[in-house]
Amino acid sequence: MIVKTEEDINGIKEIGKIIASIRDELVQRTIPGITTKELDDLAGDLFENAGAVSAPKGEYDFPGFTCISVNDEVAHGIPGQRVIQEGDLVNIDVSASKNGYFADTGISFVVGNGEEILTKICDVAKAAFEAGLQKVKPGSKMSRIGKAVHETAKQHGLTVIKNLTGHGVGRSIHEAPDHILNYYDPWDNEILKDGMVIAFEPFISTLEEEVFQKNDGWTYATKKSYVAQIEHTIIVTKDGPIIVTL
Ligand code: M2C
Ligand code: CO
Ligand code: CO
Repeated sequence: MIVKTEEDINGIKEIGKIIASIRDELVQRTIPGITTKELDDLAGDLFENAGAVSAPKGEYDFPGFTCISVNDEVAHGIPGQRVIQEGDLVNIDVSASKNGYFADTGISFVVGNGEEILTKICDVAKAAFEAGLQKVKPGSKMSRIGKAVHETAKQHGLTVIKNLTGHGVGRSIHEAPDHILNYYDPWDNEILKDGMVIAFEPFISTLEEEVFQKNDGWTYATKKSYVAQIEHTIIVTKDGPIIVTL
């Protein structure tokens, strides 16, 4: 969406703040021994208390309030009886709506002490986000974001996932612009506009550049790579990007 009024801005900010605090609470609670279903149930309670509705559940009938992906799982992981272990790579993606406004956020992190490469991809995802954020200006080509993301990955001997993307958000969970790529596409002529609301979510990978969907019809996974994502909802403005999910 393009925010046009104070009401729009406040609506996006309100849901942004709600999902950021739910994300942070779930990250804190992700300790060895807890199941992903227990984490998701907590999110369900927090959504209810905040008067927010889970976007995956409400919009897509996803079997969970949040998407929780572990190790080979990259995104759209279904919360269940899986028990979190020390050293797991976990991604928690929280998206929801309130009063007709939607926002989306996610983070990958390592539980306790884990392999060095896992911490590295999480750190590089953050660096790629920062690099892409520098390109978020009204009038700029959206393709500059993907260029910055891919360059950051390459600088660290890593790569990006090419078949998962960021997207517009605001009045629905996924809307125009449809794809914010993690690499440079010279044919992508989309221009960022003042007031545009985007969910920017770089996916940084150790090896493979594509995910596949598991037989459950939801989970995106890799065969032999680890992937880290970080996602924030951002309002593009001439005075600089406003991250509503910090
Ligand atoms: O937009 C995402 O970040 C998720 C969508 C949840 S709806 C099941 N919030 C995303 C991540 C990866 C792939 C597609 N969409
Ligand atoms: Co998301
Ligand atoms: Co998203």
